[in-house]
Amino acid sequence: MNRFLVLMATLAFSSAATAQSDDRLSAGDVVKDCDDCPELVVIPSGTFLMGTPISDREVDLVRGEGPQVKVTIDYMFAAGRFEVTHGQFEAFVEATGYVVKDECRVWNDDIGFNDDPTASWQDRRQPKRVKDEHPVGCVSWNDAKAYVGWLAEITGKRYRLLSEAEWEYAARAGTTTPRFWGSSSGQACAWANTFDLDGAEEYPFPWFPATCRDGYADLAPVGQFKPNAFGLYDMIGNVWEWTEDCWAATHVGRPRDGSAWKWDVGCDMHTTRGGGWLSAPERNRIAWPGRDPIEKHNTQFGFRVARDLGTGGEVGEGGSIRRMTLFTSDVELSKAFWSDAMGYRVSFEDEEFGGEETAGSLNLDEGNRAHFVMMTSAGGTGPMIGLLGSNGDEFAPIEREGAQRPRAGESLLVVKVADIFATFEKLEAMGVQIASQPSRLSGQMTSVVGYEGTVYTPDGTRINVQQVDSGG
Ligand SMILES: [Ca+2]
Ligand SMILES: [Ca+2]
Repeated sequence: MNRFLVLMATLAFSSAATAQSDDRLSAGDVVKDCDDCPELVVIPSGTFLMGTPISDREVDLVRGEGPQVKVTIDYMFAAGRFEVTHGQFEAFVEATGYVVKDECRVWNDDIGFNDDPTASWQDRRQPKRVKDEHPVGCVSWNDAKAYVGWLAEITGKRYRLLSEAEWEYAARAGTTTPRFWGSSSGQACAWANTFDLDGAEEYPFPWFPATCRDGYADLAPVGQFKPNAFGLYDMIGNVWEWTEDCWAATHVGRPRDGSAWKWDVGCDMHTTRGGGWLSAPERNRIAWPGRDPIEKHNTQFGFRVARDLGTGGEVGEGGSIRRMTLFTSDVELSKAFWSDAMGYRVSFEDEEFGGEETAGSLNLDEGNRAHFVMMTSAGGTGPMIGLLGSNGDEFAPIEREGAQRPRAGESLLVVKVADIFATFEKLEAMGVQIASQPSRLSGQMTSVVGYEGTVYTPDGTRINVQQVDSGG
C-alpha cells in the first residue's frame, strides 16, 4: 500500500473556541462536554500493528484478523472512557423521542439464544434488571449512529463512532499481546467482564469459560475492572462495541491512516469489537472482529463514542472535512478545474510557490514540476477519499482496458469520487478532455470493485477517476 499518497494535514476547520479549548488538551486528559455526555479520554497519536500475527495460536484469519498492517494515526482524538451507559442512552431517547426497534437476541433458559420480539434495549433479559450504570445493549449500528449524531448536535463537537483502527489502537494502548493485560484469558477477571466461572454456573453456554471469577455472571456496570494504559475501561468484554467500519475478511486494502474502511454504496455488516460478557475466551481478544448486520439487536451489543479534537483527525464523514493533497504543474488551471468541475475548495500551502515540491516521491520526469495544492470537500459530491500516484509499472494490480491502462513511466493520479457518472457529466459540460468514459473495474489482488474513467486536467495530467464500490 506504499503506492498510496494520501497526505493528511492538520488544519483546523472547527470554530476558534473549540480549537482553542481542545488545543489545551493532552493525552490522558478526561473531557465531558455536557451533563448527559459520556466522559472522554484524549488518546495520543501513534503507530501500531493492526491485527494478529499469523504465528499466534489463537489467530482467526477467516474472520479477518490478518494480515497485520501498520497503521499510523497522526492525530489525537477522544474516545469514550466507558461504554455508553443505559442512562446516557435514555437521556437521548427522552430528548428526541428516538425509537429503538423492539426485538433483541437474548438468552432464554428454555430455548437458548433467540431473537425475541418482546425483548428490547429497556428489557434485555440479561441482566434481569438494567440499571443506569450498565452499558446500553440491544442497540443496532443505526441506533449507535443516531446517538452520536445527537451528541454532535447538542454539543457542536464532532462526535462519531470509533473507526475499527482507532478502536484497536485505543484498546492496545501500546501493547502487542492478544489482550491488553497479556496473553492469558485466565487472567481476564481483573481486567474484564467475560464469560467466566461465575457465568458458567448460571448460563450453560456450549463453550469454555475463562478459568477465573470476575463476579458477574452476566452484564456488569461500566468501569468495574482495571483500565488499560490509555485509561479506557471494558475494552475487552462486557458489551461488544460497534465501530464505523464495514466488516471485511482481511486487512489488505485497509486505510492506514486511522480512518474507517467503508464502501461508497454502504455495507450490510459492520464490525463489532472487544468481545462481550457471554463470549468465548478466544473472542475476547483485541483483534477479533465481529461481523454483524447493521440492524442487529443483541443483548450484548453496545458501543463507545469518539470525538475529533479541534485540530487534525478530520474524517470524511458526517460533514467533517478532510484535507487532501493533489499534484499539479499549473496552479491556476488546476484551481479552476478542481473547484468548478469537482466541487472541491482548493487552497494553497504556499501561495507564491503553489505548494511543496514533491517530484522526488512521485518519480516524475525531470522538468515535470509537481506541486501540491490543498483540496477540501465543499460538500455535495461526497468526500474525496484517496489519491494515488504512480509511474506506470508500480501501479495497483487493477484490470484496466485501453485508455485506462497507464503507460510505463507515466505519472498518474487516481481521484476517488462518490458518483462517477455525475462527475463525468460535469466534466464534459466544462469541455474537459475525456480519455475514457467510466467503465467497470475489478482488482485482482486489491478487491477493488467499482468504476473508473480517465480525463486530462487542463495542465495535461492524466487523472483516473474512480468510484469504488468495495475494497480500495
Ligand atoms: Ca463475567
Ligand atoms: Ca466492551
